[in-house]
Formats: sequence, C-alpha cells, structure tokens
Amino acid sequence: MPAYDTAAPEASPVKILIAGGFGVGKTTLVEAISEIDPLRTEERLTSAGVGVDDLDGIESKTATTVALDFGRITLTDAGVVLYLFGTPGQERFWFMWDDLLLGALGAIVLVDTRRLDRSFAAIDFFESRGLPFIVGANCFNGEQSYSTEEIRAALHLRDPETPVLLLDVRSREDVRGCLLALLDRLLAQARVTAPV
Ligand SMILES: Nc1nc2c(ncn2[C@@H]2O[C@H](COP(=O)(O)OP(=O)(O)OP(=O)(O)O)[C@@H](O)[C@H]2O)c(=O)[nH]1
Ligand SMILES: [Mg+2]
Repeated sequence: MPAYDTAAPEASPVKILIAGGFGVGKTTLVEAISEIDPLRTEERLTSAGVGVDDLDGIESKTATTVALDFGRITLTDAGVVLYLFGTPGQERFWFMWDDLLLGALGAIVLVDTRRLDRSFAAIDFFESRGLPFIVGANCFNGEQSYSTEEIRAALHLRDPETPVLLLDVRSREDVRGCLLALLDRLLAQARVTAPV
C-alpha cells in the first residue's frame, strides 16, 4: 500500500470537477492521480454510437463515462485533500453537470486542441455559473501544436487571467501541477473577494 494512501486528518476537503468534452482525457486524469482506486462509471462504446460519438483522434477509445469518475488525492504541502469528480463528456449526459457542481470550489476544463469545440460547452457552463476554473490542454501523443497563448485566444475566455496549462493527463506530475495551479487560482480569488 503506498505511503500516501491515508488522507491526512487535518487536511481540508475540497471538491474539484474535472470537466471537458467527449474523450478529452477526464477519466485518464483522475486515474493518473488518485491515491484510491478511482470509481469509474464507464460503458463500452458500441456500433450504436456510430455517427453520434466522434472518435476522430481518439480511435483507441473503447468506453465512455456515463455518470462520473471519483478519485481522491491528498496534497500534504497544501494541507488539502482533493475529491476529484470527473464529469461525463457526451452531450446526452450533460444534464448531470448541475448536480456535480454542488459544493465544488473549482474545476479543470480539459481541452483537446485537435478539437477545441468539444470543450466549449464546459467553458460556457463554468463561466455562466461563476465557478473558477483553469484550462488544461491535453498533449495527445505527448505533443502540442499550439502555445498556451494561442489556445487562450482560440477559446475566447471571458477572464483573460484564466490560467492555461499544457499537460499529459497520463502523467501524475503534470496532473499534480495542474491541481496546484488551480489551488493557487482559488486562493488568489478568495483573497480578492474576502471582506477586509
Ligand atoms: N496518446 C494519448 N492518449 C490519451 C491521452 N489522454 C487520453 N488518451 C486516450 O484518449 C482516450 C480518451 O480518454 P478518456 O480518459 O476516456 O476521456 P474522457 O474525457 O474521460 O472521455 P468521456 O468520458 O467519454 O467524455 C482514451 O482512449 C485514452 O487512453 C494522451 O495524453 N495521449
Ligand atoms: Mg470519461
């Protein structure tokens, strides 16, 4: 059993959403970082989805999330235990996003720069609900053709200060870096909004 398997009792619990469009790597991210066996609610993609599920660029994908992913990671240095909720990406399951939002403090919106449009709805959703988020551009095959500035411009983010990070969702270190960047963002916003 890994040494980090037990959440530090003094760590504050924080609910974080991992969102984004179909097949951008949400389930892979939760699996890469979780210190517990993540809960996955996936169903196999079948021929019934042909013409509905666009597998362009993610041909190896065989399953899709139908409810949520759930994982946990304790960041001892930051004194928090993060409860990660991965959202379903397919449009027919978007009705669940409002329920998943309850109690969340922030989100990582994953984008696939080969198909940015897959994540527009998630960005609109968090901007309209006022939930702080950062953008993680998943480097499929370890590559990224665009700079963070180009990605930020293409997404037309309402808040130009929204952090945009490049990551490989299969990399624990990359995912950890993204979560820490999100925590920094949450703390910075809390400082701005806290009464003096
Ligand atoms: N080569 C490569 N493949 C990746 C990467 N990230 C994810 N994948 C693959 O891309 C596919 C999509 O990953 P998932 O984690 O299932 O994506 P998701 O966002 O949870 O998908 P939905 O729940 O269906 O919306 C899977 O086949 C992954 O193995 C990556 O960085 N590089
Ligand atoms: Mg998934």
